Amino acid sequence: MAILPIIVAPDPRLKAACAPVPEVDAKVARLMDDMLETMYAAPGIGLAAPQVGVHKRVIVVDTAKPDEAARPLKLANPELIATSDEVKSWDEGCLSLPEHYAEVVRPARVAVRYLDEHNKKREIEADGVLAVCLQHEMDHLDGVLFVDHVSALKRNMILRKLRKAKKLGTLAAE
Ligand code: GNR
Ligand code: NI
Repeated sequence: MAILPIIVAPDPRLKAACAPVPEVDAKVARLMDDMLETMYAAPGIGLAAPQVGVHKRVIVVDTAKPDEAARPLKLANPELIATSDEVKSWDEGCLSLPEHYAEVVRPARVAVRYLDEHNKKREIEADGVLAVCLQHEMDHLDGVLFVDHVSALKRNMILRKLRKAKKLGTLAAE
């Protein structure tokens, strides 16, 4: 396995749409494992392929708490098949927007259809932080970041700070 560099915004690679994988073959399964290793090392609770520069519809998630056993989920071609009318606001962060957080409103519960690491068709229902994380990761596949769900004022403030930090080389990850 390998730890891959995570792309920090603003970067056009985070705004590009991702293509579905025709099937989960050994190469895609290997990408999923590298992404999980990268996510755990960060540390984070989710990661989408475009964050490591791969424009494929692949995400990984593990919302187990540090004192719980790992619960890795590997998803290819995830699709939202149902969302609750009830919404919930969550203070979101993103490994591609390091050290910035904002409240984002999303459906409280979701159902997602996907292909697992064995190319098997599966469905999952989620609420709480898992529902938040799945929606956040699926957004990445369409070039959408959590800052795209907040006011332009807040979004531009965060992106301006990141642009400046990149220029000065003061990002923790670099
Ligand atoms: O590690 C992460 N934490 C997080 C917290 C609240 C809402 C969403 C997330 S996802 C984020 C990792 C990440 O950037 N995934 O794309
Ligand atoms: Ni993110």
